[in-house]
Amino acid sequence: DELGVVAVGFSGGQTKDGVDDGPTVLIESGLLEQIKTELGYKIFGDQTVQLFKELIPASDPDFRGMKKALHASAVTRSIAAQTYEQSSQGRMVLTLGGDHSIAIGTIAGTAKATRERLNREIAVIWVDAHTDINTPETSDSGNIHGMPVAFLTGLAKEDNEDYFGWVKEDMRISVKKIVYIGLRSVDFPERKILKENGIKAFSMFDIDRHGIGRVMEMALAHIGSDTPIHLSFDVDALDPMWAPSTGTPVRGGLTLREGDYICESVHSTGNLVAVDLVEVNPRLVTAEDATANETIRAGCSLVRCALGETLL
Ligand code: DIR
Ligand code: MN
Ligand code: MN
Ligand code: MN
Repeated sequence: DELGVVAVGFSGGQTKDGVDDGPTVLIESGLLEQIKTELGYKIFGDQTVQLFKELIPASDPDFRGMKKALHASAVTRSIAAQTYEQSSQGRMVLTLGGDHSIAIGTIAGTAKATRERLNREIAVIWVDAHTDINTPETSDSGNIHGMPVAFLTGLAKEDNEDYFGWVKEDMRISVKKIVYIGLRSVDFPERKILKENGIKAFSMFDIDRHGIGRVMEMALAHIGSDTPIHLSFDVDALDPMWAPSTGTPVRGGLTLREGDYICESVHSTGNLVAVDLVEVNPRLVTAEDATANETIRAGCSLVRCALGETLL
């Protein structure tokens, strides 16, 4: 199988330094090597980590309350071109982040490529403690990593191409084709957005009630059995016990096995077209994660499961 890799060292969608080191530590720990030698993928794309310093504008004032939006828009636009290029070749795309704002690019690119290549609309499985569906107007923080789903669904729109106006209709996804898993920190305006748009969401409550097996059955049933799937996995969906080195940890999350199970289930549909792994921040080291090693190991495990390693 062929895999297009995009390694994105971008942290501008939130305020904590270090998440731009995420792809470097994942790759240094041997992830791509394992994918090649143990999983047998042929890897394409630029495997050096992109830092996008050349896209930093001279000045980047708040815009509609968004912080550093010019830079984030330019970076995600470049990422979209790259995932589009890989996905257009019929390759599975793996993006290593970086904060979750980069999903504006990863999903825009695969959505467009899949429309053109298969004439199909993609579904997105968004695994996260958070919904990341604030519009610039509902966001309290102004951090763009809390907004990607709003831009991708058209709930947030902007005409100016320098501020995500480059996200056109053929790059968008339907609110009917998103499924959230692992939620436990949803802002009040975001709850309203979920309700008003009938967005499918499985919180930690649902996982406790039904078990992860049944939740995945329901999630995949909602999507339909013949729909290309983009899996966007925020490592903070895992409990901080498994993934403490991340910018906004929230207790009461998924076990590593539940996270791996989600990835395995999605892989086993045969419909996976792209995977993002984001928000690994090796500089946020806690006592539980003395060298950030546990979080990196967890991230590698999730990716390998999504690529089929553990299925017999
Ligand atoms: C909060 C926190 N909802 C915000 N979001 C995220 O800033 O919009 N934390 N994504 O990881
Ligand atoms: Mn997220
Ligand atoms: Mn999150
Ligand atoms: Mn397989």
